[in-house]
Amino acid sequence: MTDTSRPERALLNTVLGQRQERPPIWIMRQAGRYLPEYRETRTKAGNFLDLCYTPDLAVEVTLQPLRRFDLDAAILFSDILVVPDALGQSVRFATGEGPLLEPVTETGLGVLRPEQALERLAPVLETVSRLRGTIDADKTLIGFCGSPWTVATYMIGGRGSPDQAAARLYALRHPEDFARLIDILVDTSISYLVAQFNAGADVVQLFESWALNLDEVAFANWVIEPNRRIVEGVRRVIPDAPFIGFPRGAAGNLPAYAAATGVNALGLDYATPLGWAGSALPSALPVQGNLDPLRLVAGGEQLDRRVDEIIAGFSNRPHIFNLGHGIVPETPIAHVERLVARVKGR
Ligand code: 1CP
Repeated sequence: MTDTSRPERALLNTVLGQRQERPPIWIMRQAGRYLPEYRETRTKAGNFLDLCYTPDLAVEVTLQPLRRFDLDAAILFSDILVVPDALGQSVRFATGEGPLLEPVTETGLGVLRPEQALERLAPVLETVSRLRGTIDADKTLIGFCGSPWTVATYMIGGRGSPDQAAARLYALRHPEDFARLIDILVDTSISYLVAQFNAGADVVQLFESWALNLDEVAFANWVIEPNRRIVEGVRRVIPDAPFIGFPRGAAGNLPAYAAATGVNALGLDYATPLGWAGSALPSALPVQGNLDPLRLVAGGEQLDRRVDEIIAGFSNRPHIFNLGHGIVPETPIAHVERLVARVKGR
């Protein structure tokens, strides 16, 4: 007899290694500025962090894309930079400028208060548990955090940067302080993700958005090792906790990342060639991706063709369809509808 108390969640099952007839789909940054209803809720919230810390509003924006599109997962609405904020660093989001942080190179690491972080993240955890109680039983609930290197690039540089030079130099010039910062982020991420699982997340994604621009030594020390420690640390509390790792820009370092971190599934950016992934990654490894978000902006036949190529390219392994990076605000809603229909085979 089938166990009806444990509903089938196609996306979670794919992360766990089960190949589906059609790939399940979610979209990175699926709640966001391309949706008019998001922009409306956003104006109600005041600043962006208030939106992340107000469960009523965060639940609402998480659900918005699921009302419009037949997606297989909800992703907690929050941001990777709530962690530095919860640690006590000054974080603000200036309109049109992206995030602005007071760099820890100026304040010193002494301003960070790891012992208070989880308490300050309580509203985000409240959002997770309300979501699990709200979304359909067959939808997967994805939690997340930023990986330590990526979060550190913002904490050190104070903002996003094309080459992460401030963080790369700090790590080389002040290896002990840098290692301490990474340790704080690893420990905080472990407790934060354990709390997300306990609140009802089915799977968590590690966003290593700035895995590019690192040599193989830096990649091993600052990307692979901290991600591995997080997976291991969470599984000490929750054995078999499912992870998707997304080391954007990892390129030739992807096989080592997949082998060493213990993540169940690997997110691929859109620059990763399908054929290369097919031969360089273990054949049973679930992958996620990897449509160029600008193809979704442009739409039309080139979109259909590439969607089909990606589905065919990964048809012999467990595959979760996604973009190869976040959806951009200019994306027409009709193109998202077309994408989801195509992936679902309609
Ligand atoms: O004005 C606004 O409304 C703010 C835009 C915005 C949004 C919608 C930001 C600021 N963050 C978010 C939400 C967000 N961020 C989610 C929500 C869940 C979803 O629907 O997917 C997630 C998972 C993130 C993760 C995130 N934040 C990443 C990793 C993913 C990626 O895109 O690489 C990063 C790097 C951030 C930092 C950040 N927060 C916001 C911006 C604009 C940025 C990028 C800054 C930069 O360019 O360096």
